[in-house]
Amino acid sequence: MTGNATRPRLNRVVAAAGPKAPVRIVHLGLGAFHRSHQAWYTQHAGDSAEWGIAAFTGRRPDAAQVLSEQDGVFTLVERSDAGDTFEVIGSIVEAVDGNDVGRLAALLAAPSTAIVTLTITEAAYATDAADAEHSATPLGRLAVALAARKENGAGPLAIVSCDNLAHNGTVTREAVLSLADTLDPGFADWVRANVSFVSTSVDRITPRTTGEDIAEVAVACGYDDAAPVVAEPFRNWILSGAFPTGRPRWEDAGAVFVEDLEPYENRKLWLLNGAHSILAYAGQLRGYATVAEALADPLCRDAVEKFWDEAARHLPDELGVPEYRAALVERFSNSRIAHHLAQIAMDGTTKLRMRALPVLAAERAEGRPGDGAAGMIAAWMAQVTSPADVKDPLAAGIAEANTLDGDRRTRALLELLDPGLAADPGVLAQVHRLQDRFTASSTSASR
Ligand code: CS2
Repeated sequence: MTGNATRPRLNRVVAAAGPKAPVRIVHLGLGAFHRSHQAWYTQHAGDSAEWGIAAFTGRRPDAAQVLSEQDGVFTLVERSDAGDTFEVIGSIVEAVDGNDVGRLAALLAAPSTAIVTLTITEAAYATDAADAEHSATPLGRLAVALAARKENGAGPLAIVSCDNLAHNGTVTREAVLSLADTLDPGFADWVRANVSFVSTSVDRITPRTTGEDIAEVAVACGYDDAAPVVAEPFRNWILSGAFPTGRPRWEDAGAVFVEDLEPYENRKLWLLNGAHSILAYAGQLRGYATVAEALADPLCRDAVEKFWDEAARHLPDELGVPEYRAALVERFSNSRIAHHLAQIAMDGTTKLRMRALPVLAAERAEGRPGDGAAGMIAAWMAQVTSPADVKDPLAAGIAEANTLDGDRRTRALLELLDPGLAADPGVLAQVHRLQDRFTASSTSASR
């Protein structure tokens, strides 16, 4: 977006806001979600003046340049049916191209760096041993930078995964340890002794920023911001684990620290993300583009409610599931947030393993078929027919399955999710049968 002669750039307007906080947090995965979530929480911590973030880009290296040109500051637009509110976020004090491993290593080698947060997408945790040597992936680069910290004797730190992954702290720990092992066997011991892997459940619906959003911010705020971010008003952050070198007082901003994260992460992954995946596949099949549109369709809504009924049986009563469901319906219906189904549909094989499979297994273990969870899998199968649209780490396997017919295709797709399930004739028949439900032309909600 080019500047308007009569409008100043955002950083000119907020330059007087005071000195920037020192870098004590390093983030990998500088995208819209990081900016609407962890950057917001850090800005709203009571001691925010002591905690600056150096954020490294993931899939979009150009995002660092855009943000650097405006000194890291950007506008967060909170958008609801009641209107928009605008806030300038200044907690990101450095935006860096993710390929700059030298800068990452220098920051991790500094004792002042206390925390590394991650939003690298669920699929990025499937690492293999070659990653660290080639610095080809975020976790590989992190392992290289941690080695610099060890070399420098910079002491312990916390790594905090903020991706929608079950047991994200443990998954991160295992991945980092295996990468460390390939660099040098003694290094894994150092990681075990010095790095705390914190698990978290994160939540804030944040669609991609559009050109329209940029234009609206210019008109409403009177300055040019090339990198605003739009999110719903709701946000939530639940964390579990130790911070050996301190942390911002995120609790001042509403973050919650718990002993046992699992019930909370299940509630979020199953009820919110699970419903999202159903809507992404069933909704697109039925011709919708956004979450709000798909939820308004009786067949899609019915599929979501059916899955929620199943998931609810495996969540503790104290978590207030009925209220959580009601709040989700309201959040998903926020018609001013255009949350695109195509964005949610990405990386389906990774997501469904966490969103559908645990509920299906829990239902079947109690003797019920789990048609709601199986329906999510069926909707995915019915939708992933066009190679051009399928963005998935297992896209090649999906394309191969798509050359098969009927239940051979269903079996091949199930195998990608879980070979055990594919070997179960009951599940196979069930998932095969349920696919028709989403492709039938009728818009009736009848089952
Ligand atoms: C979505 C999530 O894209 C997806 O898979 O389900 O990004 C979702 O919007 C966030 O987890 C909300 O907190």
